[in-house]
Amino acid sequence: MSSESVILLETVNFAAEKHRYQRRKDAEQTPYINHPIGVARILSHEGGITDIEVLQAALLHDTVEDTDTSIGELQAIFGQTVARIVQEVTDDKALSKQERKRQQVEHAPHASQQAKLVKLADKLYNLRDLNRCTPTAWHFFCTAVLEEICGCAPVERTLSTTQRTSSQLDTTVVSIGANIGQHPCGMLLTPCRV
Ligand SMILES: [Mn+2]
Repeated sequence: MSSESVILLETVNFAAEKHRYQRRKDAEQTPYINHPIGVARILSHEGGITDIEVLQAALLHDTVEDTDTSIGELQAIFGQTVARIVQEVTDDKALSKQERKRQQVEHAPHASQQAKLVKLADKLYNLRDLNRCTPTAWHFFCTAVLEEICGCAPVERTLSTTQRTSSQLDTTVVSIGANIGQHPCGMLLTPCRV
């Protein structure tokens, strides 16, 4: 086995250990590690990227943001370049979600080419995941309510999923409607974590 294969296996194993107990926020609660592996695969399989440090950073891109991993730890194990790319795509969790999103947009043009690749594949994966996930009736209901209240629903997704879930929705909307006050509908704008 080539040394690069060994390095990639070490990296994917590190990410799997770190994300061991995490699940994606889709209805199926997909194991979290599917996401970073999928992001790295978009880069290699679809993007033709062979830069191993980019592929490693893709595998590790959520470890600092979502687990107890530190940048120093990544630097010690995987080197300065990989750690720097991960740092570039890591949000500051001390900030509000809205502020994090705003900073992502603001910082994106100034990121390194390597970080841009990882970020792009990350967003692409998440958008595809939104398409894959069939929202529950509850998701649909909250989205519709949000649209009424503040006009901020993801319109395209709502439209495309309405057709798929409308019959299911009809039978359940009455019962869930009674509980709407207790649910943080805002989170349902991103049911699969963007
Ligand atoms: Mn991600």
